[in-house]
Amino acid sequence: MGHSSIQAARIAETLVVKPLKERIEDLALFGGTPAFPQKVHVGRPNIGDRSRLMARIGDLLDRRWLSNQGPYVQELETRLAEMLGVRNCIAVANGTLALEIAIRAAGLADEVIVPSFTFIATAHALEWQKIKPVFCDIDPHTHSLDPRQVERCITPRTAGIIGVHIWGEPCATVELSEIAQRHGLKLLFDASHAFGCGHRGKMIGGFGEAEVFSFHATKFFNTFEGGAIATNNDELAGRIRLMKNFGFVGYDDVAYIGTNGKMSEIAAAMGLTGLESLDEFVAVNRRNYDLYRQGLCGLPGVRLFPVAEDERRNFQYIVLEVDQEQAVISRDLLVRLLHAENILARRYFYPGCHRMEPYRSQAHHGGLELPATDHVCARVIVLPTGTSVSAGDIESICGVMRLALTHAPEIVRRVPA
Ligand code: T4K
Repeated sequence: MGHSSIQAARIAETLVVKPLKERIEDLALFGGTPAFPQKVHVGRPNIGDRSRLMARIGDLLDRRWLSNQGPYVQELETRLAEMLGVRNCIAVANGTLALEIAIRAAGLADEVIVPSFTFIATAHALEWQKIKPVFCDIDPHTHSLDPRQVERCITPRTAGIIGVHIWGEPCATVELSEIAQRHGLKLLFDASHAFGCGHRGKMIGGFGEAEVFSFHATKFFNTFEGGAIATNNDELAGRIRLMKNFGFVGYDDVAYIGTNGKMSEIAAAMGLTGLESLDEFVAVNRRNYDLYRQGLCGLPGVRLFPVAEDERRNFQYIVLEVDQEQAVISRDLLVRLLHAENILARRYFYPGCHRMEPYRSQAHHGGLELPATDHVCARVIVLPTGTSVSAGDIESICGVMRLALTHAPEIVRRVPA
């Protein structure tokens, strides 16, 4: 096997032993040396076997076939469809375009119900084509659409629902399907986080009318930039294939409006290479998740968002909820403290789409109250994981968290509000 980021992570583990911080003065926020000399990111890409990737890049250059449904894109689509157990999987240039195309091809219009607790692209993919995203509250335990709230958002103008499998945990697919059927609505899923995850004995990809993946660099599986639409509906797949290629049905004929959503050959080469290392990516993420679980166990006011371990998971997101009352320290101060240590923890998806432009200012969203979304947005911290993060890194990160949480009252006293 060639040089891979996984091997690099293992080597790093054996070489670097960082002294753990013990006193509050050791914290970088109070003048101590940062726990990491360089920034540790959430979302560092997983990279498979470099020599396999370079060989594929050599091939595509030799072939002089760089885009437009070339052999690597075709092979990737076949492999993905097999893996996901779906009839069609269409590779797209990125997840946002994939959402836009799926929405358009499925005929969504007027109003579509979506969570506000998601990456802004889920909402923008609708608004971009003048469809109103109707923001619905989530279940604070699952972080995804609350089916009871979905029912309340339905109006005569509602055309569909887009559920988001946030953090790779499937949303309430059964309840949402029942609601969609009862009201004659289209149901799509934004599965950007859920590549490689299972649900009720099937792979995510086969639920609803279509499911959309992101293969962005920061995702569990990446094609640099990329995405895909999975569907068992052949007619819909046909429309999607045309729409991603300007609507062309032949050299000189266009059937309807389309866009340029094509994945490039180099992106597909990255994808084919990444697929060969998926098991290793999961194994490292799984190890990291277990280390965080042990390292954060018993800390006051901090809860690790649970991953359902009886189904296939990619363990791509280490999500914490901070309860300020119990932790004493606020989520935001904790993030500030971690950033000072060069641990670039993220507040995904604060403050919620409905609190960002253009939605915040739009009259129809004025006064919108989503208490569970606000509650979760105020508590979530996402920590670094993936193949670039070693066991030693996690020990250091947990050490900083432990120090911060066990000295929280003193830290809060010393930091002006
Ligand atoms: N729906 C959902 C639910 C999504 O989460 C996303 C994307 C989409 C739809 C849309 O799919 P795409 O159109 O993106 O395929 C990042 C990603 O850019 C975005 O893809 C992802 N969700 C979102 C959750 O995270 P930002 O704004 O956090 O990006 P940024 O630049 O801050 O990068 C995140 C971290 O990753 C940084 O700390 C640096 C690190 N990084 C990033 C890149 C690109 C690297 O270490 N190497 C890299 O190459 O959005």
